[in-house]
Formats: sequence, C-alpha cells, structure tokens
Amino acid sequence: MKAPIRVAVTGAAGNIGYALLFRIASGSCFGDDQPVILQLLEIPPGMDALKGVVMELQDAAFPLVHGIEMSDDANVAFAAADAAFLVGSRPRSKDMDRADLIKVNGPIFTGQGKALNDNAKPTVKVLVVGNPCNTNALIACHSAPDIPNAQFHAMTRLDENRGKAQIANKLGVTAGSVKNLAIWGNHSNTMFPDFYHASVDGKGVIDQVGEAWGQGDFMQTVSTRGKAIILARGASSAASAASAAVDHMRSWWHGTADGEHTSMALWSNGEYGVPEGLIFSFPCTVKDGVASVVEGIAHNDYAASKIEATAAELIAERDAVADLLN
Ligand code: NAX
Repeated sequence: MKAPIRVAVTGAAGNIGYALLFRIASGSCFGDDQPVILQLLEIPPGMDALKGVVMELQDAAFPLVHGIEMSDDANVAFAAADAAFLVGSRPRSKDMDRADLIKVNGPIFTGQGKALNDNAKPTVKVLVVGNPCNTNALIACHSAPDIPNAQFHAMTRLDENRGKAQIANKLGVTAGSVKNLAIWGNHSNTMFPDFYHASVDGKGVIDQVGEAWGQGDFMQTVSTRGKAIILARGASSAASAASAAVDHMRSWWHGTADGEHTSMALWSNGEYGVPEGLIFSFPCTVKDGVASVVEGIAHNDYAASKIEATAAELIAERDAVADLLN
C-alpha cells in the first residue's frame, strides 16, 4: 500500500467542491491504489455546510480515505500538501463585471499563495479553478516565491472537454475519440479552442467539420457554454467542472498518453510569442509529473489573431492586479 498523499481543496463546501471531493476520495484522480488525506478549507460561514459534506464523505466509506481535516485557516489546510485544488472564491454577482471579480478575488489568492509557500510541500501541484482562474493562479504564484512557477496551473480542461463534446456530437462519435483539442489562452470567452489540430480516429477534424462550422457555431458554443448552463440550470457548471479538475490533475499526476496532449494553463516562458509570465493555456504533454508545452504547432492567420487577442486580455488582467504581484 502506498503512503497517503495530502490533498487540499478550498471552497470545499461549494458546488464544485461537493462534486470534486467524492471523485478524489474514490480514486478517480490519483489512482485506485493511492490513499489520500483530505484537507478542506472553507471560510467561517461555510464551516457548518462543510461539516455536512464531511459527514457524507465518511458515510461513503471510501477505502482510500485515510483522514479528513477541516479548517478555515489556509496555513492548516495546506500543511504538507502534495496537491491543492484552489476552488473557493467569490462568485460573480449580477452587478459585477470581470474587472470587479478580479479585484475581489485577487486578495484571496495572495493569502493562499503565501500559505502554500509557507506550509505545502515544495513539490506541491496547485490547480486553480476559482475565477478568473488564470489571473488568480498568477497572483498565487507570485505570492509563493519558494514554489517553482511551473507548479501553478489554471484550469481550461472544462473548455477542452466542452469542445470535444461538440465535435463528437457533430460527427456522431464518442467524446473519447476526439483527441488533441487544445485550448489556448484565458479561461474566458476570448479563449481559442484549436479545432484545426484536433483529430478523430487519427483524421483531422477540420476536414470533417469544415472551417465555417469551426469558426462559427463551434467557437460560439464552446466560448458561451458556461452562460448557457447557468440559463438552463439556474446555477453554474459544477459536476462537469469538478470532472474537468479531476481530468487535469490526473493528467498532471500520471502523465499524458503517447501522441496526445491536453490543455493546461501554466506559466508562459514566451512560447509561441506569448509574453513571458502570463498563466496561459497551451497544449501540453506530461511526463514524470512535469508539463511541457507542445512545440512546433503552425497557426494560420485566424488562429494567430485569436491567440493574440486572448493574450492581450490576460495582459490587461495582469495590469489590473499589478499591486498584488510581488
Ligand atoms: P460556490 O459559490 O458554490 O462555492 C464556492 C465556495 O468557496 C463557497 O463554499 C465559499 O464559502 C468558498 N469560499 C469563498 N471564499 C473562500 C476562501 N477565501 N477560502 C476558502 N473558501 C472560500 O461556487 P462553485 O460553483 O463551487 O465555483 C467555484 C469557483 O469555480 C468560482 O470562482 C467559479 O467561477 C469557478 N469556476 C471555474 C471554472 C473553470 O473552468 N475554471 C468552471 C466552473 C466555475 O465557474
């Protein structure tokens, strides 16, 4: 039996947390043979609800769960953490625009970045889900000078999965047969889901769906899917977001299959002309726990302009939180 790993989850009593914890506890993320100690963080008003979630986790009697800890102190929740899902943040209310959201949530990630720096294992893998996730990950990364930049990721896997589902639906195949659909840039409606390089059963998607559909319905549906779900469900995506967080961390933990890549928003080192030091989603492969940006992808003018636009948005977000970046 392997030694247990410590997995921190923030916003653990929230909607995504509720779906995510049971997947982690069941072994879907870190493996069927990997015991976990769950370290759950909430703000004080969320602690009662968190107690209820923990009762349910106990009642599920997961064999892999070797401990569950609850705290409203990030220093406690991140102690010796091997992996951390930063989900908790303030949701956007009706009167807030994206800039307001960045301003209210930024300070959460300065505090949590510092708490990770001071308490987590130096090898901790941090996945930021709470929005605006790319810029929140950037803030956390800047607040954790002793943890390498490469260990802070933001989640665009839900966007990838949404795109794969659209292509699968269009072609009458299963989502699992759609490969290498990479999201470029920000987790926002400026993201670029690169349908040009995706494939189904080894054949290029673009030849089967046509460029007009890719640039039209596909782009529109993928980039506005979150809003469509809120309209239909009366609440934002939760189970699919949790599932994508599991997918992202599983790829990071266990690696990607040969010949396949996945979308990860991570520290840019200037790849593809993207300014250094943005948390930018790229196609990545993972080996031995290290994610690497896939090299040598050629973009046409349309794709290049989309990538430039999403980079410009991330630069503006970074400028808006400049006072939080050490
Ligand atoms: P909920 O409002 O249901 O849950 C958030 C939880 O976080 C609450 O229980 C709250 O008490 C807690 N919380 C707030 N501040 C905290 C702090 N400083 N420390 C610890 N816990 C804190 O939201 P939920 O639906 O779970 O969504 C969580 C976040 O995920 C939101 O920011 C949301 O926008 C973001 N999403 C990101 C997605 C992505 O693809 N990256 C997709 C889904 C989702 O929209």
